[in-house]
Amino acid sequence: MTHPAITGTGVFTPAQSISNDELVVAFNAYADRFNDAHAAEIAAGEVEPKPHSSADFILQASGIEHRYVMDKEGVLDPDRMYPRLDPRRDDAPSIMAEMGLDAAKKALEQAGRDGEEIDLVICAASNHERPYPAVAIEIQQLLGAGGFAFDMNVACSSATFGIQAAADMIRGGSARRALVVSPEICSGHLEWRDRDCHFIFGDVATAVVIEPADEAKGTRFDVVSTRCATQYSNNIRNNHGFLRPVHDQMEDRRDMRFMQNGRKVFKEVLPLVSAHIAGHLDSAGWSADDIKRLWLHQANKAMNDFIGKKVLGRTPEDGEQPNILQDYANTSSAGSIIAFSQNSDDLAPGERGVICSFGAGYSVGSVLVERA
Ligand code: CO8
Repeated sequence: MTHPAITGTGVFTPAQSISNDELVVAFNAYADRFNDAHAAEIAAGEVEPKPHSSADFILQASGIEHRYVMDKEGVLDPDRMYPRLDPRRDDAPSIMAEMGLDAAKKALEQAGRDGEEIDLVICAASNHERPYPAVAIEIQQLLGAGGFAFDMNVACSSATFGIQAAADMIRGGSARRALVVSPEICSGHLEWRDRDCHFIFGDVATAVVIEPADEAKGTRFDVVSTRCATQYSNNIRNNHGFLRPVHDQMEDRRDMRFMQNGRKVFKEVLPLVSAHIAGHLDSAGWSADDIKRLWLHQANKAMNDFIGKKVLGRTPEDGEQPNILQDYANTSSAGSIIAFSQNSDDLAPGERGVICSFGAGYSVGSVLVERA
């Protein structure tokens, strides 16, 4: 049987970033304007005033210090509070395809491959720029790749679910060499006017090359095993969809963007993920002592500290469970891949690790890898 391996990864990082201080100044200006505009209703108890946000709270509650975005100006404009991204002509590539292409080229370069050698492109992300034609097919065309391409969405777990799909297709013979691309424009789907979540997300794109281990040209991580699981929860939700116009409710409704019950997510996802990783290690015959590194989904530092401790049975040592969320914030499906891409070069042959993402659905995906 063909054994799949990860032979390249790439990260596209947007040019603009926003610090917590900058974000809070913009939010507080927006809140002041809102409160002034609704002073009478607030005094009458009909409208809730908007309290100020705090950079100290954000750092302490999440570990996030900065986030990269595709457009800073629109996000920080108190009269707008959304990125401003130009619509694309029908004959121009989508923004997501361009971000994904940059990450894909870096991943291909690391693998020593050309675009024409790819015969499967999966665009695995939380949101897609349009229903069709697929972003993945645009990337396939821009790279000169063959075979087939498709978009898929499992929210924050999209990349690991995509890696499982690609690895299974390579094992089964329906694809030879795959790219799993995760462009995330979270800024377009975040409610920047909501103090509870305005600090959570950032934009980025990642790409992973997966091919038969015995064809790898350079260093590789063998994909030893993958496992995906879902369990229904409406605690992370987004009600926007193609049926929105037929509801005759086109106003700016809060539930048309990312919503979550953060406390519940925190409490419920921790045991789910810890048990998932433990069960996956167990069925592969690996023990916690075999794990050199955990590349976790990047949502919250305290959450990752807890999962690392639970999985390893002790507090992770420096570098064993690298976080990138302080610089990137939560980049949805891309987070664990950025952590892997930036913190895996130093593993020696035979050393093992787990890439694990988790999020809305709920969903959790883990990939056991071994440096060859
Ligand atoms: N500034 C100051 N105070 C604040 C702020 C703020 N910005 N926000 C909240 N507070 C206040 C609250 O009002 C509350 O006050 P009080 O105690 O008086 O009621 C207090 O601070 C505590 O609030 P919380 O309980 O909400 O704070 P937490 O400590 O729970 O921290 C977190 C909030 C950081 C959100 C935390 O709950 C968390 O990280 N939860 C898990 C989140 C998570 O992992 N989510 C994953 C979802 S992502 C996903 O699956 C992909 C979705 C697709 C991406 C779409 C792109 C947009």
